[in-house]
Amino acid sequence: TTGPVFGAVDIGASGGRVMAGRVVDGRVELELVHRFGNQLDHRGDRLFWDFERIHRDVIDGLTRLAARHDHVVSLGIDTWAVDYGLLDADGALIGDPFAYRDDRTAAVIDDVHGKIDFAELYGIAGLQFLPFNTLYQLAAEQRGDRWARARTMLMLPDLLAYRLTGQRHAEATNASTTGLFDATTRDWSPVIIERLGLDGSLLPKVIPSGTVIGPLLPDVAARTGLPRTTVVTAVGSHDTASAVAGTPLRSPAAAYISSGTWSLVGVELEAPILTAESRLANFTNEGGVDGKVRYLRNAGGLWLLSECVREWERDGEPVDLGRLLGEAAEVSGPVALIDVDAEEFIAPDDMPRRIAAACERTGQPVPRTRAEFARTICESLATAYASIVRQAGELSGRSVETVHITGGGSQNALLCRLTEEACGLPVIAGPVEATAIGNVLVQARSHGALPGTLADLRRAIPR
Ligand code: LFR
Repeated sequence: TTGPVFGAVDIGASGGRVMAGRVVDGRVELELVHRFGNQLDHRGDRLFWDFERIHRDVIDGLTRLAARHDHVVSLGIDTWAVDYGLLDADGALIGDPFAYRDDRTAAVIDDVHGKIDFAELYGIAGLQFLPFNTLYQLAAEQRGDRWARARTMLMLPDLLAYRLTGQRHAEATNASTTGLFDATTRDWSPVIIERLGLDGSLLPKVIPSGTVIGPLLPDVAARTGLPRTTVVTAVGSHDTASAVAGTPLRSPAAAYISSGTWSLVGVELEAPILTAESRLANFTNEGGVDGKVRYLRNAGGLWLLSECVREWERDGEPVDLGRLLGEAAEVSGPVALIDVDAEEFIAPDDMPRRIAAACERTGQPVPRTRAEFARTICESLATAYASIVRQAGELSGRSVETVHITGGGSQNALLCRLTEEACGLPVIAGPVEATAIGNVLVQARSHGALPGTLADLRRAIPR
């Protein structure tokens, strides 16, 4: 091929991929180069990510990318948020990263809020409370055996970038999910760091998305076959930041739902909202590409369904998801609703039983068939989407007129229809690959293949 190629490495909790992105006639075109699985790694009571396996899969993907394309100018990396690796004084990773669904933080949350109460935290970081936010994970680390050796904390995309380039940075969109980041200054918060008894030298310098991090290390170039001149460019390294950048929002009246393992529901703002009202509604002010604020709330996601499917497949045949959703659409009669945000659904395993228990506890008909479970999940997600969209509008003073659904959920016709009904607003579905598109958009601009503002970039989103 000719023309610059931008490699997008996009890794989620259940799988990753490497895509080749190009700008053709002013629009991004994506080609899937490598897809790999990812899953929680249960070790005793603890949940980890197998980082060396993820790293190998990234290298495999880049090797395939190099085999297909001569002109790979740049690579961008995004993953889920909040998780990190700790490096020792030699720059070596100290053990595997914990996975955010590990419940070890339950024991330290009160302690953290004793040092700096949640209202004060919110006033600085503007982050919704989630039990796995990085600051709670670090508080748990402080009591653990690897802490004494830790010299640097790198968020997972930054850790992968470090492996590829040898450079250590903290890309801002993902740093904004740690709880240690000031939503107003867009830098680490000295106040929070001091109050938690952390050493500021643990945290690398913050860089905005769009910054060129540096060229590949010679051995990475040799191993993958990529040109020595290929650089890694910081994109919205929090997957949700890339997803929102890759959503064709046309006006401030458009809300978005990035629907995958999680559902991230909200609007894009120019400045954070740090009021008590916003805090009580548990809305987050995460950092977006170009200094935008992703004003949103996490709602449960397709994780609920994928965990059910995993359970059903454990003692049976593979589940045909398309067929299951078709049957779910046909379910008639009352449908039980669950609170998709409840902490009881964060941990893995045994999901159908936990959903059934929640229905029973709330005096609702317990789903009997798989189709009924799927219907309960989709209907409950749509209900949550509608209420968060309404709240996002109220809290931000916007009157929301359209709702975009991107990611895997945009291909779930039942979910889209139920969301449209629940919101009473038109739903625009797609792109399914919003995250990889957002990743490529930012790289393409940094390397002169696309112009201008975020609004300009969004015109390059494929229809
Ligand atoms: C989505 C996501 C969410 C974040 C959750 C945990 O993939 O990044 O934005 O809250 O995963 O990191």
